[in-house]
Amino acid sequence: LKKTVLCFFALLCFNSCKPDKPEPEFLLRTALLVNEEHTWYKAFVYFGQILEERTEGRIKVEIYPSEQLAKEVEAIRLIQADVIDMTTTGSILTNWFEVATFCELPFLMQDSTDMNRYINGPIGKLMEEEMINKAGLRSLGHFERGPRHLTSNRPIRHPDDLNGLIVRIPNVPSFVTLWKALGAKPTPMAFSEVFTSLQQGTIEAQENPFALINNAGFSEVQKYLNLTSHVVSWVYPVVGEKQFQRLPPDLKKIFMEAAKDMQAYEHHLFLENEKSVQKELKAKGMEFIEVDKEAFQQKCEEAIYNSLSPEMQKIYDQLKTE
Ligand code: 2Q2
Repeated sequence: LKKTVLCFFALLCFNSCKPDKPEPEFLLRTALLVNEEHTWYKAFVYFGQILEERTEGRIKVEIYPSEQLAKEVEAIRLIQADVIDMTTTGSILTNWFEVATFCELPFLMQDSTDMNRYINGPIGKLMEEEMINKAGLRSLGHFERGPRHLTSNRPIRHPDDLNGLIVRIPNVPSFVTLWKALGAKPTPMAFSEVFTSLQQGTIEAQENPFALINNAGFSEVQKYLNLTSHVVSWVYPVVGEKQFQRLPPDLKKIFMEAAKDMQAYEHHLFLENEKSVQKELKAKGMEFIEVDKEAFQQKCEEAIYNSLSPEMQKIYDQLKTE
């Protein structure tokens, strides 16, 4: 009986303590591949906070980190099916439209100046249009990333050292071309499977920017950080176009303004993290290896160019001569 009485009071308290916040009109479920420590996660938390404030609770954002809700490709499909609403994505979109290849094409961009020129130029505009028309996703801005580097358990200084190394890559066509041309064995795999696969030895290496290497704890299963800088890139935070169009005009405006603020907020966090992340990785035992970047670039450039359709080759030529 005591228990029943207690339960009754607990229930009473629960009901009367319930905040009298109205139910949100729009609940936006967000699937992320990173965990709670990463700047993309923190940026979406901020986005959710300012949206709730600015819409007085009409929009609420729910975030699921570490691919708990869906892996990157599934997340895109679930957004298209109107089951969930937001995610982060990039060149994996090449599987929907080819121009997406340019946001992560190996050895194309050198630095963030190039990157911003692309994002704000005709190629960036085209990418955003295609994203809506071919993938049903609307860009909410972009998150700059540091260059991608190869991690492994033996030092890789030159492409000749790769010698069939099994490298996990995201399911991005140009990454397959790149690592094949360099003499490795590229294996497409979802991000959340990488740690365990490295641990079990089904893959031997992976490649990602410092921030994600650190975030995923790869230092526990990888000794060397080979400074290949083979890809300079960004990712798009995105919302389903259908879901966006469902918002009334006043909310659309608030939503896109908040998205801009999220991008600025993330960029600040990104720059802060870049200051300390290399030191952190070294402290966790990773050894940094200088590589013959020229040799890497030369060995794959032609293969990458030849893998592009004639239309994309034209864009590539333009970007290179700009
Ligand atoms: O390794 C990964 O899965 C990520 O760093 C991907 O590059 C990222 O998910 C996207 O840029 C791919 O669209």
